[in-house]
Amino acid sequence: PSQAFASLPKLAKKDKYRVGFAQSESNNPWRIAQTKSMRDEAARLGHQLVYTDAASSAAKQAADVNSMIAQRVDLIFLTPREDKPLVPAVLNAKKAGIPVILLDRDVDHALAKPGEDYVTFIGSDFVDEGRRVAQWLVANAGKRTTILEIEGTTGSTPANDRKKGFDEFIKQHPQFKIVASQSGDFSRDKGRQTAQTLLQAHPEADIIYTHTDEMTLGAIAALEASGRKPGKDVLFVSIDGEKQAVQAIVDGKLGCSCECSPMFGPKAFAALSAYAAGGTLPPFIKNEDRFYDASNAKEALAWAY
Ligand code: GYE
Repeated sequence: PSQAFASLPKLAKKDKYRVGFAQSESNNPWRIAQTKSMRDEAARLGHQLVYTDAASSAAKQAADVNSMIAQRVDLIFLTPREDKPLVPAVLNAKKAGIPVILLDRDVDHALAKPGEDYVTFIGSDFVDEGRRVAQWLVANAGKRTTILEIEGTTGSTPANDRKKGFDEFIKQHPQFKIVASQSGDFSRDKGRQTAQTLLQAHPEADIIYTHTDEMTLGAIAALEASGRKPGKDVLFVSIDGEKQAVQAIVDGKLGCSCECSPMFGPKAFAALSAYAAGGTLPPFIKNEDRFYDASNAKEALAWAY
């Protein structure tokens, strides 16, 4: 039987599809904006969206995908919370003849490959995001040199790659030192708790890099609770470009944020159509990210999510 499933499942050409969207969680503005973008585009095109929310559990997300397979949806959009636990579900869909398109986070390519096991990955270049933040930091840190890093969800591709891009660039500038790096699970409250712990252990730290704005907003709150001033005593640098973070740039509390756009709907459904039309999609469809600092944050408030 493996012979029959050797290549990617095809997608029949139809006017209206029943499409699964397996979301990882909904506890932050980024996820809410992404879900809205997917729902809006599905509605605009008249497709039916079978939506699930894994509530921050990779195990639930795998079960959600398996239930979409049982319901025989036409195609599954999946945002794999972590890069290994969702692989069996991706392979189950392939076996069942249902194409999968990964959105915003990828899976481990040692275990499943775009163009072979799933159609494509649509998302940002996370290594580049981390590198761009490090570049901005090296140019704008002034006399500050001592960095705390707060990472995203352990075992997720954005956490791995944002760390890689940032750390590698910083290593080329030996005046800087990353004195601690710990996960805040991409969440505001865990970002706050992690920052509180790390600031106590490293009172000399004067820079905080986090892998997302939600964690940055938590870390800013932790610093303020200790009576110190964000933007003065500690320089914050971040990723995502969510509205509250852009406002924090305007307020002088946050130095920069590399955008990571959550607006996937149009691209996701364009990829579906191209695939149904028989096209071979590239293994990686890249989202372009803007970059915000004090020079452009005010105008970005108009479109930030
Ligand atoms: O940066 C973050 C979200 O996977 C790219 O996940 C996404 C990230 C995004 O929780 O805000």
